[in-house]
Amino acid sequence: MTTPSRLALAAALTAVASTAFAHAKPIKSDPAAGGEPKDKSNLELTFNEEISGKLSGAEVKDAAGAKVASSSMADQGNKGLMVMLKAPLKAGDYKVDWHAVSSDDGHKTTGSYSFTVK
Ligand SMILES: [Cu+2]
Repeated sequence: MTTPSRLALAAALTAVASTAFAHAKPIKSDPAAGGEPKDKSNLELTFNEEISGKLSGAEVKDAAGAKVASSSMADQGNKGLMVMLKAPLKAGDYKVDWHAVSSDDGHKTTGSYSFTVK
């Protein structure tokens, strides 16, 4: 690959990265980041735009980093992602790693937040 084409590729990648943040991202979650869930069996994320239920999801990990068994599905007219835990969460700190694919343009976004069960 010649130097000019490398520069063109780098420019293209930068363009993709700079537009991606404008797409599906959570506008709220239950529990909120740093919050405490009322419902210890279901978590909910609400996005700013419609997401693909098949391609979006979340991983829940405990304080030791172990994955907590769960499944997820889109709700709220595809603007929400419900994460259903196989068993109610026990006391402790948890981290949610979410990923979402915009229904509109197929762009993928990811993020994470933590909460505590008392
Ligand atoms: Cu996009």
